[in-house]
Amino acid sequence: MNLVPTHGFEADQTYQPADYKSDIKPVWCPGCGDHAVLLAFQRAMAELALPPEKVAVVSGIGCSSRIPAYTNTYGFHGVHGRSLALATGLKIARPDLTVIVASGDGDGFSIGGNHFLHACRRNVDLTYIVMDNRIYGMTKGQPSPTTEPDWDTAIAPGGSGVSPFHPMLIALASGANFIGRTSSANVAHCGRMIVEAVRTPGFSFLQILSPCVTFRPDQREGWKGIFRDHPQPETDDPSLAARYLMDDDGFNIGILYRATRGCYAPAPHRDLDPALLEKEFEA
Ligand SMILES: Cc1ncc(C[n+]2csc(CCOP(=O)(O)OP(=O)(O)O)c2C)c(N)n1
Ligand code: SF4
Ligand SMILES: [Mg+2]
Repeated sequence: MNLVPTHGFEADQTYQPADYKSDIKPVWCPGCGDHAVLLAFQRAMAELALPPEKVAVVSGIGCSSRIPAYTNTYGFHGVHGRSLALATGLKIARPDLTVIVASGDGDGFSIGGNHFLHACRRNVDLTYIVMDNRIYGMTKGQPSPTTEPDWDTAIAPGGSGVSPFHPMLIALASGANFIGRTSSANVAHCGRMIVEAVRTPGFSFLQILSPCVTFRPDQREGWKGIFRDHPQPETDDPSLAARYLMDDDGFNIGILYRATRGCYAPAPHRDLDPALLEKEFEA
């Protein structure tokens, strides 16, 4: 078991946020929180001085999952809900890469919910950022696993009536090594949290509250000035973190929990001959 990051930080070069920017212009709606998350991500990569060719951004499907196209690193825009499965395979095959997984609350907590549990449990050295707007944005506003039960919309009149799930509590119960929350409203904080998440070995889960201004116009005003630091300082005690999370209203930001559980990092099959594998598929 490995207790140090499985990727290097021995920077011999400095980078600017623009070095991580692709030449594709984001198609997100003006005012969408994801623009700020992208900026925070680029700043975080520059601060970590990670060569772009040593970073891979893997995503599923959704507005938030468009991020790999906008970054000048390796990227994989996968299928809905399967980003963690793809990223786990990639990290195990290429431990030298820093693998960042980008998702949305629908992609990551609904169809990808099962993968979330087991990625936390396996504790592979991945950073999982979930842009949570409490809605399925790309498919025009259906309630997601984090939508408030009384959020009244034409698609769910009177609200869904279903209790939202608590991603941080689930990450804690499932064994994630790093658990934090930030907001796209504070780019500096968001960037700092991404840096900390990447630096922490093992599976890091970062919930990023990022408004959907189109299908959740209530978040434009409702989320203004609502974020404050966790009253609980960072801890490595899971029972303390769990007790705290039971009363958390969802708007406290910062690092809540950081543990030192060894991450899953099997020795790569360096001697595997791709030609032999290919033969196996032909048979
Ligand atoms: C297997 C599969 N089921 C459903 C869809 C339709 N679909 C595309 S994006 C999406 C929801 C995305 O919501 P979220 O992950 O919260 O991302 P957001 O757009 O809000 O950023 C759904 C249900 C799909 N593309 N593939
Ligand atoms: S629909 Fe919502 S989540 Fe998607 S780009 Fe527009 S504001 Fe962002
Ligand atoms: Mg969403």
